[in-house]
Amino acid sequence: MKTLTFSNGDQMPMLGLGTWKSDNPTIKPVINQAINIGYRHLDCAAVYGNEVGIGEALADVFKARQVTREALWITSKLWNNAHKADDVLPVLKKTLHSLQLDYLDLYLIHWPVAVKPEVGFPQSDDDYLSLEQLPIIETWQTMEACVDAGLIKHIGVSNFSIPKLKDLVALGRIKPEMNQVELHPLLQQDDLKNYCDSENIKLTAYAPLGSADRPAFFLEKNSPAPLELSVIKQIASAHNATAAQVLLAWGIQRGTAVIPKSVKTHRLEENFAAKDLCLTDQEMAEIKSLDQHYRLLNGKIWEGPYTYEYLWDEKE
Ligand code: NDP
Ligand code: 1BO
Repeated sequence: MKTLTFSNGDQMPMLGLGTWKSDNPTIKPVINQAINIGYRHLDCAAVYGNEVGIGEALADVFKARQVTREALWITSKLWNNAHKADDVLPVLKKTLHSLQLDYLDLYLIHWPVAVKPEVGFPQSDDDYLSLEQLPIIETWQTMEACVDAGLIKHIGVSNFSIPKLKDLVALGRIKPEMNQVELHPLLQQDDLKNYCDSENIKLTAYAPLGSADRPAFFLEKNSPAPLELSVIKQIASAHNATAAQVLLAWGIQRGTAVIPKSVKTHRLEENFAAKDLCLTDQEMAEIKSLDQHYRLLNGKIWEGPYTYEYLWDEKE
């Protein structure tokens, strides 16, 4: 398995398992199967509501000595309602308790979007706090303190634009080591990738298969599907592979981690096998030409101050 190497030498497997949209009873056997198949990187988040099920599965695999804690890379994310300095540590401890772990390999600020602590998912403009009211650097400094306390090995962000990363790089004591963002052939984000490469900030591709099961509030009419692109299907056929495997191999070959989600054993196996697929330079060039800068998760669910432009620092 290829890995991304962090500045202290820690290695994150480039192919991991996404866990969004799987409830506690569903995810528990999936984690067990995934570990048996060979997955060593799990992407979790408090807001996914399934860290208890993941924790139970992890406790089982450790007890059965299927794998050691040190052999796994486990990421989780701080939800939008816990950005205040006093709220970060309690929710991190809750995540660790649910996952039955002593530490996380990586903890990310899930979105550069803050809502009031009593709000889970915002319902009105009044539920939000702007980034001027609650600057991300305050959240970041508390994340830094959690690294110092030994609860997290690495910290990073998710859904951050170049200007928002630049602010953190300028103001933080610890540089963000990861930005987890939507990446697939329809949204390649070359400028963001070039900036992150120049700052040694690693990228993880979420929705690498197009997130077909994303909730209705993220769905827009007639949105394209990366798995259905004819170029992807043709390349798959040339390798006797599947479209999903080509999308994942493309992400890895581009130097990003990929975290496809599946709850089906045959797809867990299919997706994991993408680590061995090698695309030609010509195929990589063909896929490069598919970019439409099309965001499947465009953040329009956020309201209040969080317009598209304020969130992504780009025009729609
Ligand atoms: P993915 O792109 O991973 O797509 C998941 C969908 O693809 C599911 O419907 C799944 O169905 C299906 N699928 C899985 N494997 C295959 C296959 N081989 N062939 C065809 N279909 C397949 O979307 P996600 O949105 O889940 O993104 C991946 C992960 O990224 C998330 O689970 C989460 O961990 C993370 N994420 C993070 C975000 C953030 O804001 N930081 C935002 C979005 C995602 P089935 O399960 O039935 O197989
Ligand atoms: C709103 C949560 C998106 C998946 O990480």
